[in-house]
Amino acid sequence: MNIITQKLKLPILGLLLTFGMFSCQALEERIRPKKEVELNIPETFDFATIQNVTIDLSSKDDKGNAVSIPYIGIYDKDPSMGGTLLYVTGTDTQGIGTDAYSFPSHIKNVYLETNIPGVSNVETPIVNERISQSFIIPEGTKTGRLSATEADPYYGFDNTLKGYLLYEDNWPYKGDFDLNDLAVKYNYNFKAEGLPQGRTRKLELIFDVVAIGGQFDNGFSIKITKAKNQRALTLDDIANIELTVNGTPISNYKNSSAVSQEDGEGVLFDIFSPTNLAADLQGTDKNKQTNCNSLPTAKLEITFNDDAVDKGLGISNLRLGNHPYDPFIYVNGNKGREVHLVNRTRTQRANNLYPYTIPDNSNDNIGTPVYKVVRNASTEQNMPFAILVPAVKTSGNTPLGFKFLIPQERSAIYQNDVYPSFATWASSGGGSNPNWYYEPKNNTVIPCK
Ligand SMILES: [Ca+2]
Repeated sequence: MNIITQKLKLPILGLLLTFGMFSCQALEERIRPKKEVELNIPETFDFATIQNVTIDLSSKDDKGNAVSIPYIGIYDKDPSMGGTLLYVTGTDTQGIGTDAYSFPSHIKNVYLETNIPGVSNVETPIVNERISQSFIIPEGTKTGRLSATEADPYYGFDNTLKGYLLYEDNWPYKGDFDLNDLAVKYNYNFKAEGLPQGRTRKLELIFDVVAIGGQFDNGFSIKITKAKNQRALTLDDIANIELTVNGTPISNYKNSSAVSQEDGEGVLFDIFSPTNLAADLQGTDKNKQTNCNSLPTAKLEITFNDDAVDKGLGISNLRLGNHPYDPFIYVNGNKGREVHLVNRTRTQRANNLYPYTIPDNSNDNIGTPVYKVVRNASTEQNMPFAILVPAVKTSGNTPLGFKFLIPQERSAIYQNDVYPSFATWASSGGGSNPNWYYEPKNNTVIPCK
């Protein structure tokens, strides 16, 4: 490098820095919501709409001998009263059923159905994120599953988990909280493929973009994170990984830099690149919401090895129990600038790459990968930058699955003309109106897929 180049570099750097600061401030000014709503959200509220639940079931006859129940349906309430089937599990030939699933946070009790004559169906509470129930089967009752001494082709059930992930991409600067900068519908399929209850052979994660209402070209990734009291997933647990984006398989994905292990924490997968989620028009909002069928879709398929440590087949659902794992965006192609759901951990890749100079309520210590709370406390609002909405309708007689309506551009999710119950829910720390997402004002939300 010669002297002249060196002398030129400083002014150019200064110009770049000035422009960078100006553009951030301008952006922050421009995206202020039209109307401010007074929110008094408790500092500790985590904005969780789902709870990860361990399912702990047992079955025996009235003499204390183990009896298997091949089918136990978990409903939000008695199906004859309009209850919705949420999950299917069972107990094995040892009379044990250990499993994991996630349920909407507002569900406090579940209804367990066995379909076995002489065995009453039962309503039981979810206590400390656990469903515990023992069944007594009258001796000699046929339960439909062979005994342990016979050739027993007992098997698990495929289950699905659906929801929406909504992101605000201006973090750590204040956003307008329309939470539509990227909105993704997810559908997780847990495929047993002949394995016993509580174990999974193949995990299929489908991500269907339903809105791009932001100004940045963001990327979308997911880390399969360590579940509570479980060993973290490693690449050794995985036999095969395939990613398909818009119907096209990504060649050699498994061995590419898009897949990486974070020791003791899990495995990270890049799903949509910033090119996949690119802006329509430079400098203006790329709002494709009215043409959502053209938005990208991706399918990640993870096939598990038989677990070498617990010597089990496939992988235990308990190890996969931390739904929906850690799906996040990175902003405008910057892998140091990640936006997560509240209380998710920043990845090792992002650590120290983004300057945390803006007042923000993230529990973030530079030098550690801990990124506990992602929200903005610099002003009057204490809001998350990402939120999840479960796509299970559990009230009334509406069948499983519902369509969440995305807030329109500049319509903050907490405004009274968008989701009027959101403010009450958040201000009460989740105690009131926990299913606020069923009740939009339809002139400010967009039907999509
Ligand atoms: Ca937006």
